[in-house]
Amino acid sequence: MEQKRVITIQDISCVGRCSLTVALPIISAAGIETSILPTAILSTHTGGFTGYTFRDLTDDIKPISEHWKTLGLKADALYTGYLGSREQLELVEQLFSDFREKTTIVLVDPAMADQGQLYPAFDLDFALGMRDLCAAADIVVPNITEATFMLEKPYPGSDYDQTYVEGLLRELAELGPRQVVLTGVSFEVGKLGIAAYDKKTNRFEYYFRDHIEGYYHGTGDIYSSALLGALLNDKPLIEAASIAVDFTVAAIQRTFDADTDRKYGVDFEHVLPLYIKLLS
Ligand code: PXL
Repeated sequence: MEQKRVITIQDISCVGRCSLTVALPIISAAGIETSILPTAILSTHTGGFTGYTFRDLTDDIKPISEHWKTLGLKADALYTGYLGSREQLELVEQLFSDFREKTTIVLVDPAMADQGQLYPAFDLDFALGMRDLCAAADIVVPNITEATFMLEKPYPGSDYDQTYVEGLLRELAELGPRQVVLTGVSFEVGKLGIAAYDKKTNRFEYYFRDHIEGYYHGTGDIYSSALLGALLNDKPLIEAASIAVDFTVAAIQRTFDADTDRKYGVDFEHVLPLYIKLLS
């Protein structure tokens, strides 16, 4: 069988385990060739570090994709995470139409906000641009904060129920994507997980694990990368979404036990064997 290829488009945060430094090893561990398009190089990510460097690579996006077109490069999935500007969102949307074929999975993780707040680099205008990019995707993976920014709703904190969550999922799917996985969902103190929706089957599915206290940086990127790796291994949506939860939770658990500085991200490296086992 021919090996599958992902093209993932995100920044390189050199230190702090997020974006490309987690997407590459995780998708590779899933047996998928991982081609990258770095959108910026930062000395660290922007969450919790100060004084980081930022080299914008926006001007390289088009020449890189033009070169790939001359190669006739094909991809089974196009995957975006953290993107730096509205201009990048537009360039990436163009790249989607250049490389998308009938069976290509376009996955957009609108990595831009958490816990009711946009990350430091972003504003409302960017959030609406991200909504347009999500509209062009097959599957989107927002957390509740990102979903509410894109749908221009107030952030509900922990004050929501199943009807509210299913409304968010439906509205996100109405933007365009067939499948939505909403992360950071909790209906019960002590339990945290995901809600998944497939527009074609009109089914909502859930998966929860015990909540590990604390905020762990980069786990959204780990989750989306693991989800995509599982989907490309032909796992159905809820199975892929659950494998990605189990893998992410295992990484968080190790980091919680080690009590390391959380801005450096979570120890997913030691649980890659678990991920590979869950995929088999
Ligand atoms: O998705 C997390 C992430 C990725 N890349 C950069 C970030 C963050 C979160 O803050 O700052 C540069």
